[in-house]
Amino acid sequence: AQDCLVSNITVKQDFDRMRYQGTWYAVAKKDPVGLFLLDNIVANFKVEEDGTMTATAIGRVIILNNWEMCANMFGTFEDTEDPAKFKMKYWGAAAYLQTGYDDHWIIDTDYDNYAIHYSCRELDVDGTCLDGYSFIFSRYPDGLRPEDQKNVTEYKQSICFLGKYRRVAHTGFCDTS
Ligand code: FEN
Repeated sequence: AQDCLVSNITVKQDFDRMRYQGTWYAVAKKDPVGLFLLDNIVANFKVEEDGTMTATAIGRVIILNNWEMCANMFGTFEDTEDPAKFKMKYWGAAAYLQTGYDDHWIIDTDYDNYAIHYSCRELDVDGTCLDGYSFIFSRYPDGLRPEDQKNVTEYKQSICFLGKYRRVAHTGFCDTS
C-alpha cells in the first residue's frame, strides 16, 4: 500500500497451505522491537491431518552471559476469513524463550522459490505499523534466485519495510540441533 496503512496491505490471493509446506530459509528479516531470532533461521511448515497449519523454526539467539544457543520455536496457526492471513501462537522449546500471539500474513509466494511474510504487532494511531517484523524466505539456503529479487523488492516496498531488512546469515550454527 502506497499510504502504508496496514489495512490496505494486500496478501497472496488463494493462498494454498499445502504447497507452502516444507523448509524455508530466512534470507532477510526486518526485526521487531525486543527479543527475536538473530540468524541461521530456518522454518518448516506443515499441514496437519485436520488441516491446521503448524510450523517449527530454529534460529540463533544470545541469552544471558552472552551464551549462544539455537532456539527451537513452535507455532500453530489460526485461520481467519482471509486464507493468507493467520494468527500465530508461538512458543519455545526452552522456558527462557518468549511466547507470543502474532499476525502472520503471507504477502506473496510462488511456493517453489520465495515467500514474503509480514507481521504487524502494533498499529500506530494513523493506521501504519508501529512495530512489526517480516521475513523473506527462500527455498534455497544461499538466497533468492536473481529473477525473484526485483519482485521481492517491490513487495518489501508494498509493506513499507523497504530499507529495513538485514540479511540473515546461514553459517551452519544450528544445523545439528
Ligand atoms: C516464524 C515462522 C515459523 C514459525 C515461527 C516463526 C516465528 C518465530 C518467532 C521467534 C521469536 C523468538 C524469540 C526469542 C527469544 C515466523 C519464523 C514460530 C516469533 C522471542 C531470547 C533471547 C535472549 C534471552 C532470552 C530469549 O525469546 N530470545 O535472554
